[in-house]
Amino acid sequence: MAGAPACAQPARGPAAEAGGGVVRSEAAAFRVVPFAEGLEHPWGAAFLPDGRMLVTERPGRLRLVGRDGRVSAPLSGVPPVAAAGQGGLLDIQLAPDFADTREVYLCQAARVSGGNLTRLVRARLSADAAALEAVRPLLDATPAQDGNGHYGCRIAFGRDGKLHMTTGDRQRDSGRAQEMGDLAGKLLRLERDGSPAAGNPFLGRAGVRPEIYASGIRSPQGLALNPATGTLWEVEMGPRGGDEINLVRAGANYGWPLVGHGRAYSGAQIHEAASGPGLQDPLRHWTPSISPSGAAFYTGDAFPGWRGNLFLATLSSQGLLRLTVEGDRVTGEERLLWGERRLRHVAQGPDGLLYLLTDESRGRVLRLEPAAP
Ligand SMILES: [Ca+2]
Repeated sequence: MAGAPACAQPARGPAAEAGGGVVRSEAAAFRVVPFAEGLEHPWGAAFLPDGRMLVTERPGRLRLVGRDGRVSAPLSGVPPVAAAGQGGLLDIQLAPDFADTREVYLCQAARVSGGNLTRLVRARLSADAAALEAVRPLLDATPAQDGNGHYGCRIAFGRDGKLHMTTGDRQRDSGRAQEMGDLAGKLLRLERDGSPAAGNPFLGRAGVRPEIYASGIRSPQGLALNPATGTLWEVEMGPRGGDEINLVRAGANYGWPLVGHGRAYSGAQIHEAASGPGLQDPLRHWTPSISPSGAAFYTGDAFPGWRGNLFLATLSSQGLLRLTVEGDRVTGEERLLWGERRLRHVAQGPDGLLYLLTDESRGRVLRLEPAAP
């Protein structure tokens, strides 16, 4: 775990399946309670103001999970997706003014002429929450290419009201992350209609896509707003090692594939150096890989000891990483539920509880609830 101070022994949930065991974290005691089931590779989650939860399933379905954990039939109106490999229906976020507009944003893998790409879509949730209406593709992260890897993508609204979206390098040609006329391997900042956001760092620059806010990104499946500072934090998987958290800055280049801490899956060296001039170092990185996916800062009341912490769902490490944060620095980490199951995403509910999406063909939503220590 390069770049990380000594961390505590992993805390395990001995009876998470039964929901009975108390897990003692350094800063809280909790139970892992099965909340919802029957979801195929759930990927993204967004809570409605009334506490119900929209959950995407990677094969291309969207469902509503009630406050009692009951899972709805698939919503109608979901656009077709390229569901293969890592592709499918991915993240979902509500518009900041959802209560008035009922607008939701989704990202997905799409098949177009010339191959596949990451697509941003806007839609309106019907009054009965059973359908998407007025579905409109807003942006295709062109160019398309063959293959089903590294689509990204996560969506987050900044305090500035702009939509931020991550795209992956699409895996076959990692150099795309450095190509500035190419939307792969980037952090994009957009207006609500998908156009380049006012104030973007490369507006008017010849040969550079105006949607680009930052570049040099590999496989980003986490994006979260730091409530203490208003900054966005981007989380990405490295190759063999070199997973990263990055502080999002206008115009930054995060280095992939020029620099990094990982190696090729074969073990071969990829980079001559871990960092370089003009390239932004990560806030923290992990070798060997933990495969961080979804990310969420905790701001609730249910776990006072966790307030301000950043949680990462991890795939290959099959657990939940809790990072302590001061301002825009990471000060420590604790590994929770380590080695138990692949987790695609973590989200905080309006009830202040944490919800985990398991990456399984018979996937579930698990809920962390406080327990007496
Ligand atoms: Ca990097």
